[in-house]
Amino acid sequence: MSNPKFSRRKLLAGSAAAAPALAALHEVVPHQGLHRALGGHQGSEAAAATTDGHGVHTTHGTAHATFADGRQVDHRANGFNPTEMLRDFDYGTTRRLASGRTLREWELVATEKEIEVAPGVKYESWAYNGRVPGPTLRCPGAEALRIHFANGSAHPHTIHFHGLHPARMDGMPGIGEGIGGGQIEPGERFTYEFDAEPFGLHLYHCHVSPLASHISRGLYGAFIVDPKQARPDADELLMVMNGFDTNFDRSNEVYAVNSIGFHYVNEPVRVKRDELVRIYLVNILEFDPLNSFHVHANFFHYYPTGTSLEPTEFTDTVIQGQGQRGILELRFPYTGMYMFHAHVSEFAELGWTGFFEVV
Ligand SMILES: [Cu+2]
Repeated sequence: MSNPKFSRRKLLAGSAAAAPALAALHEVVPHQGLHRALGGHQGSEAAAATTDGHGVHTTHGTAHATFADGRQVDHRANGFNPTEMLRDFDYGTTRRLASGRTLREWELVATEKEIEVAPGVKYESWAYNGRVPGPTLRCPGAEALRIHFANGSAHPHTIHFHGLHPARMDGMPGIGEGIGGGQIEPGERFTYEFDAEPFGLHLYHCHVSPLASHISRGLYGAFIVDPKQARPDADELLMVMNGFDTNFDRSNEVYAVNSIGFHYVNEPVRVKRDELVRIYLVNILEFDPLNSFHVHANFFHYYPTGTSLEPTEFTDTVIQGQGQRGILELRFPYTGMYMFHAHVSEFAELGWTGFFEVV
């Protein structure tokens, strides 16, 4: 949905003139989801936690407490659910080559698809396999990989993988057209072929210009190459930090993990006390130079890009620029509800907020 009536830059300025725009945003972005969830889970603590930074609304905590009753994102219409997406790793299909190596293959199709990114907020996304982010491609290291790409949309696209590969497999317009690669036009196909290296947490995205538009529309996903020496058993979660510029003014109105603003407030991420939790964290946010992840009442070990088995940091907050990613490992020693959110506060208030529910 294109809604030129508000921009979040004006709205966050908190001026009197911004008040109508603010009201408009409050109607479409489910702030009330946060208040309701806090109220339900944490009682009186919620009141303090919901103090509004921009100082325009002082009563919306109660005024909006019932605002969204019955209003939810329609996950079925979207064709994906962020709760399921957390643990949905796509290992493709495999077969043994004559050489004895394993060949692993996936099929990816790019199409246009309307998705709902907050209750009532529709967005005309461009998606791989009908979901944003696209499937989380995962494989052991050193295998031979083939990704069969079909462009089923009205625009030219590619898949540019992060990793080690020859230039003609890079998904770059202008490189490889002579052999069928480069820019893939509507209706065309191409097979990307390379080895799974190095191990770590990578990503893939379209690389057609204007790049910011092709990426922000939703053409991206995570690509995990597992190390030969397996990481310890853990409850593994994928979190792609993203956002949506719903009025196409080159700033985002909705921020999220796995696309739906406040989803993990309404459906907290359920994990077990004392169990190792491993988060594959990717930042693909467009139009903002950085993003961050902060967890309450806990600390995590951080493995930048996941390319080492030794963590570099023990912290509770990490900052990622666009395209950066890393692996977080933590255990929750106590049961209860623990918030996680962007420590860029305005992102947190526009959707990038969730809860772990430790049982
Ligand atoms: Cu594209």
